[in-house]
Amino acid sequence: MTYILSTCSNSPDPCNIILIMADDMGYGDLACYGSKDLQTPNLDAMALKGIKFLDYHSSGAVCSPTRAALMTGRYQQRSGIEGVVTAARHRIGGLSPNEVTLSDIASSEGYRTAMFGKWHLGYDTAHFPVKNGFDVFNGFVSGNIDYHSHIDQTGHYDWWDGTDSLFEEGYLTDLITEKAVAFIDNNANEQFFLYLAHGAPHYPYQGRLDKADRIVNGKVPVVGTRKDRAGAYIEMIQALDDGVGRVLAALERNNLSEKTFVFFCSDNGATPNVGSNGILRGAKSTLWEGGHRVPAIAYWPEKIESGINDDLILSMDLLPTIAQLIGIDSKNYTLPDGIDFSQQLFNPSTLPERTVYWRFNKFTAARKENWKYIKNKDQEYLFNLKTDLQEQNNLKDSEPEIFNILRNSMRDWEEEMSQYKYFTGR
Ligand SMILES: [Ca+2]
Repeated sequence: MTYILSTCSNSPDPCNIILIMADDMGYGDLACYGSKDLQTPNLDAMALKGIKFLDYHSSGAVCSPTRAALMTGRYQQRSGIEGVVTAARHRIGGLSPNEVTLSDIASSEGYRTAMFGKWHLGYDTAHFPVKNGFDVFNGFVSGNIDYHSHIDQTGHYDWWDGTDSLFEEGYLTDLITEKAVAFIDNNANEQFFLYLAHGAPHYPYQGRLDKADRIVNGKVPVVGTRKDRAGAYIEMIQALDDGVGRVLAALERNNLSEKTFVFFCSDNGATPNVGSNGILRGAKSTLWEGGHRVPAIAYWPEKIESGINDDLILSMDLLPTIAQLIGIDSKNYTLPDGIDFSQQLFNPSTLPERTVYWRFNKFTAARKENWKYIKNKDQEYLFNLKTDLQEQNNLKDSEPEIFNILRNSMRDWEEEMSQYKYFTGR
């Protein structure tokens, strides 16, 4: 096995970065993660040629918090986005333009930065992607839009170019893909950071051939009117997989495959009864594993060795990792909570030991090595994920030492997070 020990910073050709995120894709929602129902040949090929992560976690159990952590490299609590930025209650405010984001870092290194798809970090134009380091933004800012009419669940038209409302037709997933492909074709001679935040497979459940369900200010069926949700879900995942294939083909066509690091992940676990979290307990909005252990794949032909990675990695680790890949020491920018895992792409070794934390709704959770502490309302648990990935055997009484260590760490972390002003709470 040969590892190529080169990063962007010392490669002759600087690398581009493409970050593709699915919305509400669960741990069992790809064929390469064990799905029997879904055909995902492009993502499966990425996983086969690249690195498939088995212990990757979204920093949040729902959309906005994960996106805040992804953009800032820190626990989402520090930027005040612990809960969902809701269409009903959070029309003003959002991720502060003063936060140092992944896009700010790429931009400061001369990268052309573009985002296509779902932002969900502020409805107010003062908090849009173009105010947070992106040169280009085409997409939506709410939690979900109709895949055809591009109307959010409160009846607002939600599709933008920069900070201007833009009328554009097209099936959401294909529209995002087309923007990405055009961007790659038009910027093939530049260094770029491209963030593709797909709406799929989040509801409303609509395939390419379905009709629009939502109209402006009309009665909005939040999850859509199609009765065959399972069928719609299959079509939505297929469109997403097609889109990934078209993006990789655009890289190939422009001779950029070996100059581009591509990372694919989900933003939280799947919705119960529609998506699949595989064998995991729980789903989106919970801190059982099904809420935050999600698919993730790294792809970089000729640069990274294919394989399986079982390191504990979170969304917030992508900022320091990508900063390292584009040649910046992230210590120069902020004090990230995330860690740089770029070495695991080239020359795997042991990552520094750490304890990581989640908090959402009535849940708190801490993870150290294979041990996971969870508190759900007043019930406390300790699981050994190595032998009990399904979180069935509560070891809090039989392993009091590690239980108390994690419980105390959790309290210390909550104490530290109490200093922040929360824009969205639990
Ligand atoms: Ca989501």
